[in-house]
Amino acid sequence: MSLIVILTGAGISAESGVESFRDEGGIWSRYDYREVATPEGFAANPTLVHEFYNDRRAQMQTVGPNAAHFALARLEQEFDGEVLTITQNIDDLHERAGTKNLVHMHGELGKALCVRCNTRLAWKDQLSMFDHCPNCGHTGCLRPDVVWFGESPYHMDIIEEALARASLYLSIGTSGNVYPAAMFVEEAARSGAHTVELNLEPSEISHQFNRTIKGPATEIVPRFVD
Ligand code: BJW
Repeated sequence: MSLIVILTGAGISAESGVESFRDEGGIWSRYDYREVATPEGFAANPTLVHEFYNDRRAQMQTVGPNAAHFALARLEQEFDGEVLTITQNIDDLHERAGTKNLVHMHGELGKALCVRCNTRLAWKDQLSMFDHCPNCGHTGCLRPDVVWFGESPYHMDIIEEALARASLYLSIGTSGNVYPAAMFVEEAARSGAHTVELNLEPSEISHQFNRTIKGPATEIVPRFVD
């Protein structure tokens, strides 16, 4: 059975009103990633990190999936084969559009992780150092369930297995700056997959794709799926 593997990044959610990281005016132009997206930053100033993710969690409730998310959900439903969507995004817009076979390699904004007992909890509200883990009962041990720099991305076993047998690999709305996601195109190509990048502008790794399609995700993704 043929398999389509799709990698998505912040660019697919941009037209929903979710900020990307490295575009002009993006998140990393206002925050130092070392302070808010590393384990060391969290240890140094947990309040700042909680505020950073609380704001983004609150914003998530004000936005919805766009035409690109819906097109990928439709592709999964209608394709006569298997589709795996790997997202680097911590928003839940793919799920809300209807995608089922999905992995969040950089975690989820809607979950908290207890660093004492390793329990994952659905978390829709503000998170703070004063919350207690409902599983182990300790206080001050919950963190956003996201993957920071220097930590291991999630679901790498599922991802590696899929890349090894992909026949088509699509990369949508990602700058190709962050590893290991930036290496997936090489791995898919090595397995014989046709590789296509769909992005607003050429990325760091555009030259590695068989084909690149330039434009806003809400236009080029539905057109590609059709
Ligand atoms: C549009 C659009 C529209 C805009 N339509 N397009 C090898 C070499 C060098 C360094 C490393 C290496 N291996 C590991 C590292 C270190 C590090 C790393 O990559 N550093 C780089 C900065 C060099 N990587 C790690 O530490 C990772 N861990 C790791 O590698 O562990 C080892 C390991 C590997 C394999 C197995 C086991 C262990 C962890 C990385 C964690 C990243 N975390 C973040 C933040 C957490 C979540 C959050 O707060 O949201 O994840 S960083 C941030 O970047 C976030 C994103 O998911 C990630 C990627 O960003 P993305 O999605 O590409 O966004 P942008 O803004 O960069 O790009 C948007 C794109 O969209 C642009 O191109 C626009 O043009 C486009 N666009 N509007 C279409 N409308």
